[in-house]
Amino acid sequence: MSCERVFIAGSDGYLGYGLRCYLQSKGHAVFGVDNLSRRILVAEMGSESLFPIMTVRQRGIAVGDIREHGKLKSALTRFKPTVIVNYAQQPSAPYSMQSAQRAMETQYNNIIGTLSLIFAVRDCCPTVPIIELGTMGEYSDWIYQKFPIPEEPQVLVLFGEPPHPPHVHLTIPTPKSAGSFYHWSKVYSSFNLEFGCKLWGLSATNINQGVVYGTKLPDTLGTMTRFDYDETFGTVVNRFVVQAVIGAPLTVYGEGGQTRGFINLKDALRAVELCIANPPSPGEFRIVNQLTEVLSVNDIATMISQFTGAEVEHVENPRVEKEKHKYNVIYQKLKDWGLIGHHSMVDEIPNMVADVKRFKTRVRENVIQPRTQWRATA
Ligand code: NAD
Ligand code: USQ
Repeated sequence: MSCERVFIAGSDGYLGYGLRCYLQSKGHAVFGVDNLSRRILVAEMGSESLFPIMTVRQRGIAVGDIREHGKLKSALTRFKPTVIVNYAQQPSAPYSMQSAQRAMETQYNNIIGTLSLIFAVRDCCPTVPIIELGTMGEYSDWIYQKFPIPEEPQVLVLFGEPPHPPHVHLTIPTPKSAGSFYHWSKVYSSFNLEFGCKLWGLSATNINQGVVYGTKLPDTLGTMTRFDYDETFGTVVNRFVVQAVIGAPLTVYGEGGQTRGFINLKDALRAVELCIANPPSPGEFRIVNQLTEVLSVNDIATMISQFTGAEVEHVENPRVEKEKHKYNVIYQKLKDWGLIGHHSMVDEIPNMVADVKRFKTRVRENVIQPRTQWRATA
């Protein structure tokens, strides 16, 4: 791959910091900007990264918010990127469900941030491809029960008014429906980006990323990214590993048949590298489904319990979601470009347990239990 100039928005986060180090190690020039909201919000939850992380200054990240449109345009004009990766969003579904304020904050940040970026690219560098981190959760388990989640922005449907049999072929935007106000913010961001491509000929890869897990960046980088396990910002595998290490039961929400696409942190970084190496054509809005394994919450709990001896506890599900459903998804593009899921979850769990054990004394047990309710409470 030729040397790129990569502008990373959200470069202080779990994935963004990892990508920055990874691409720099491969000889690319990287400019990273972040508004530090992840550090601030995790602290507001009474938690902090399990692994100590460097200060912003040590990491060499420019502090800035991509919603500050003028400053974003200046940064793009100065740096002259050849590709832009946007991670700069509030990523927690529970956070977005905690109050009206937090739902509004999430949607304002995520939708307006992406909109600011789309206009800035139009005005400053319209031929530069944008890689936007979307999520598999834009495709609800409520819709995709009888056919697979596609890897295309549009689908052909056969349409007709009952009682007549379907008879009209229509190409429509791929139907989406999300399960939290956070996930809806991703749907709206994706549609805005698609519209920007259609209108102004921008080119974009919208990565629908599954749940990322893992503690490790590639060993050669010699650094660690943040790692959260609290009920708001921790994702399921990372949380279960911490629970197992401290001898707490694994908190399976409800029946545990909730099934998702998963990808290891190292594969997630490699996948973005592959998207950089395979840019879309001018005006193209491309969808890439980014996962390497499909597992249920029960599968994961069993795997971790078998390795650590941890107890599994089915707690009342604080979310509104299907607890048993089909999950059939097409994820071919990354395979075609050479992503082989080298890091399967079962192989990675011993490494995660070992890493978490080194920092066991930093675990704050009071931030683990689920508190955020999707249902209205009196
Ligand atoms: P993260 O919170 O660690 O990273 C996001 C970074 O962006 C944070 O450092 C935050 O401070 C920064 N940020 C937020 N809003 C900003 C703004 N307006 N301007 C500048 N910086 C801003 O989250 P993550 O887990 O690394 O996720 C990164 C992206 O990937 C998100 O878009 C998320 O929706 C998506 N994603 C994550 C996962 C996962 O499992 N971690 C899965 C699918 C999709
Ligand atoms: N879950 C449990 N126990 C827990 C935590 C979660 O059973 O202690 C269950 C949840 O109910 C859910 C599943 O595990 O069914 C996944 O939950 P999660 O918190 O790991 O992931 P989610 O809320 O979906 O969000 C995460 C990231 C988000 C990203 C999304 C990808 O935080 O940024 O968009 O994964 S996806 O799930 O494909 O939409």
